[in-house]
Amino acid sequence: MTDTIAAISTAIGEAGIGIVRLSGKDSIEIANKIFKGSKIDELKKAENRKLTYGHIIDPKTNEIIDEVLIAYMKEPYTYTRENVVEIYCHGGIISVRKILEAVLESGARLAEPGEFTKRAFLNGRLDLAQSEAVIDLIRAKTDKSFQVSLNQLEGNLSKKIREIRNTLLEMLAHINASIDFSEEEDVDDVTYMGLEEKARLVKDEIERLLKTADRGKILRDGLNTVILGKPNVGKSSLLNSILRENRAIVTDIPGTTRDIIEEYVNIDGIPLRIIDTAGIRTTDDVVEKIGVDKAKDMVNRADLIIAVFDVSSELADEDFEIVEIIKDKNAIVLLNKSDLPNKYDKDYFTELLPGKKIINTSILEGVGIDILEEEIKNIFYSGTVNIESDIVVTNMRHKNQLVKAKKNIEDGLEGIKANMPLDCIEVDIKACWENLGEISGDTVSEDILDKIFSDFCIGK
Ligand SMILES: Nc1nc2c(ncn2[C@@H]2O[C@H](COP(=O)(O)OP(=O)(O)OP(=O)(O)O)[C@@H](O)[C@H]2O)c(=O)[nH]1
Ligand SMILES: [Mg+2]
Repeated sequence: MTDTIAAISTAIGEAGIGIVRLSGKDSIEIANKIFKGSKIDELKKAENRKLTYGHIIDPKTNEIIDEVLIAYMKEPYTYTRENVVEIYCHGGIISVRKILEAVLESGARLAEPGEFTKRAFLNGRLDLAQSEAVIDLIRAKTDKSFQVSLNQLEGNLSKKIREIRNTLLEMLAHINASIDFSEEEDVDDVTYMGLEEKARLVKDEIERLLKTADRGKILRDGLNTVILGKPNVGKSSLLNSILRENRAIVTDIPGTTRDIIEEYVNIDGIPLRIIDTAGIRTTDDVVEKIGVDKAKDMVNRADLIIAVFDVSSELADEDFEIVEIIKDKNAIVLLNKSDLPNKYDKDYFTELLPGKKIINTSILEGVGIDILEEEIKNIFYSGTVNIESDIVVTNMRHKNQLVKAKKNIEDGLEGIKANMPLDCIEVDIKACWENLGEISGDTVSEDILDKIFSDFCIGK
């Protein structure tokens, strides 16, 4: 925490500008060693938070690396609450790399992934849930997921968690007072009633948050959608049609797709992570076999399966295998190639897969895709949670903590109802309080912190 860190904070590639960022006590001194201003000789003399024009000089050769603007931001009102310097140079790969090297040469250390944000957390500018929102914002794929992350960055989830923890703290205080008191006489019913009321409140609040988690996960990670079917039924045609571009190779040769193809698409604000797979069949081809295994593996991690069948040919063993695979899963069935003479009808499939949505499509002629997209929206929007206004739990880590906390408060509630000794109840309430604290980062171990921030990109 005491050394000064540096990293390239913009994406590497052709771009108008690139930014190298420094944070730490010595940021300004280090940047000053390689900066030559046209008007000022010392960066310290530049006005706080104002851009200064000049050049970055290679400390080894004394040659100009690039023409830049530089901003220094004095602690504590910065992203990390430390002295921060940002060097705005030309984009591309050379300038940012050379400037980073110069900065490292002059005494900074290369930042670890997420280290700027980690410092913001450790210095108390962001709590943990807010820090996690930063990476979600960067990765957001739709307006809605961005909105939800922004909401979390503003601290709305943290605020709710803090409220619940306060109620738990009140309970703990009450319990402690009563334990002292009860050495003289029995704990009265009023104490238990008061605790019960609060425990119910906590349980309700946790449940309300948990209800948003499934949809929240989809907003953050995308609806994991796998296209499944035997070879040549039109899976890759479907992918292309949803993406509205020729992403995957389509031919009339069965076994065209051998690997999995993954793309993101936005269907009216719903982020879809859509995966085209190798057609399911038994094959001696080594490469194709791996593809088929991969496809089956994908199915287990899917939120939604789109199972494609070719309605113009008789069902084969592979088709029945697919029917078995999707039976108990969230799946939509497409009877494709319906422009050709049909060998069976929808009713036949309704019997095979009762309760599943079955759509007749002709991907070739663009028929039925709109119904499919409508159905995907239905799946996402079914339920009662309004993601525009409610606090949404998008992060699996948060969800897991909430699940633990829910169990704790339920155990506590049981104990209260059974008039158990207060010190037994205290254990559950305390555990609930601690588990929720791991969301906001009030109670969290170094290991978990490392794990969270290592998931970030370098430079953030
Ligand atoms: N008539 C008709 N042909 C279609 C339709 N959809 C796809 N096809 C054709 O079916 C053939 C196979 O399409 P693909 O999209 O490559 O099928 P796939 O399921 O990805 O096949 P594999 O990658 O081999 O598993 C191509 O010739 C497509 O043009 C449709 O709705 N009607
Ligand atoms: Mg294919």
